[in-house]
Amino acid sequence: MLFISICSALARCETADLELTKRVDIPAPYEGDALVYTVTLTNKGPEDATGVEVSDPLPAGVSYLWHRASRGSYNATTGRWIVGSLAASASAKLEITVSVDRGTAGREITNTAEVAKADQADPDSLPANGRLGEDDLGQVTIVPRPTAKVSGSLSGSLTAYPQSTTAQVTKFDFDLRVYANFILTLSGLTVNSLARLDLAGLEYEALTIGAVVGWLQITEMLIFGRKLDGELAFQRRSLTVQGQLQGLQLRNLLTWAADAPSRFDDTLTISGKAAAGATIASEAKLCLGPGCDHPLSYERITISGISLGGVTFQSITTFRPAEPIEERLALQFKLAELAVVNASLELWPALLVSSVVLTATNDLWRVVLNYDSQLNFSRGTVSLILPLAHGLSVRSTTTITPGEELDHLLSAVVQAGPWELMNTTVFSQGQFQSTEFSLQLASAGLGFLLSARFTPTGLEYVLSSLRIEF
Ligand SMILES: [Ca+2]
Ligand SMILES: [Ca+2]
Repeated sequence: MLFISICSALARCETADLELTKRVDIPAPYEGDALVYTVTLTNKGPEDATGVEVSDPLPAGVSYLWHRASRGSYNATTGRWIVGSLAASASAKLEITVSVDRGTAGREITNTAEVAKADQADPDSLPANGRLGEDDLGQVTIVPRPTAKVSGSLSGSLTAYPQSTTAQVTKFDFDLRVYANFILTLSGLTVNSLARLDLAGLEYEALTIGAVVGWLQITEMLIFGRKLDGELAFQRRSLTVQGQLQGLQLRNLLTWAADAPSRFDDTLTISGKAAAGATIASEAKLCLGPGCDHPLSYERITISGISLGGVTFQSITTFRPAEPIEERLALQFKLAELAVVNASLELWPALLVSSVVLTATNDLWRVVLNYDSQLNFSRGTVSLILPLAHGLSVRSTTTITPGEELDHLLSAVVQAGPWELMNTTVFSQGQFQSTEFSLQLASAGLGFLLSARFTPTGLEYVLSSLRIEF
């Protein structure tokens, strides 16, 4: 109403509704990437617009490369796009290509463009007032990611084997191993390299390349061995393709061995959720080439996690060509709120129970009893865990076999923060076998282990290892 009354008072009054949008093709670019900002300016009329200018200064964090304007001219230094005239219902487009500066990872970089001036009045926006929400202003924000991230770990172990007479160490044999694992992550691509160095030289090297393509994750692993003359020899190759489609998990593993390059093995696994929280997985194996017994050699269906009346079932059905179906059923239930009973039954092909494993556990003790096909007691295990004060706990595990003496394992652990001091002593058939003392540090980024094992003949070895993650 205000506009109409002012316009009616003026000799000449024209309006042109200018609308501006801005978008970017890569909202989360990597440092160094080139990306394109696109500004679209539309005149919604009713009159033609003249003397139109747009301000679009580039923000800190990106550097100008080139531009293309469908109308008028753009000056990257001033950030001004001189559009000129724009007829009613017409649009003009400005594309600015920039590169993302180094050191901008994690920063929000906002680029704003707005109509700076026009000869005509705009019914719903004012030029150059910087107000968000008006239709003559467009804004996009990018958050760059680091170009490449290198992580990995270095670990090494030194084992000393003493050559001893009855009570005296005469000399040590050393075994030194160093593992280097480097992981490079770049634009969705992961390269993982593992090398092992021991006293004989660089012995082993594996290279894994992983990429994400749409809903598929593809991983190729190449395993090499380095000969003593330094030549790298291909050993084995595998390709894993996995992903999720329509609620189903798919995993396809193809392997080629260096000693039989014309043969390849393929394993396809499909799994998904079913009723009552159960997971159903099916596995099929295909072998092509020389040395394969059956083209389709193996197939298995596993149903796990079905809960009925407090009993959890797991069923594994195995099919092999020209062989009867095998069925293995496991179930778990609680007994009198104190113990959990695990039973495992192998049912087919003979439709006879061939073994039963009964396990009873609570926080402090654990009893495992094995029965053979005639349901005779075959082996049992009793475990006792005693947590004491000051991080000290004592554990005793005894294995009972009919007609034989007890096997016994006794261990004591003291924990203080990331440090753990442990002693383990093993008795078999009533005879002392070994005792081992170890001191371990397990913390993020750093690991350390020092241990020594004694047997009835004396010191067996001293092992120390160090792990550094970066
Ligand atoms: Ca407008
Ligand atoms: Ca405005």
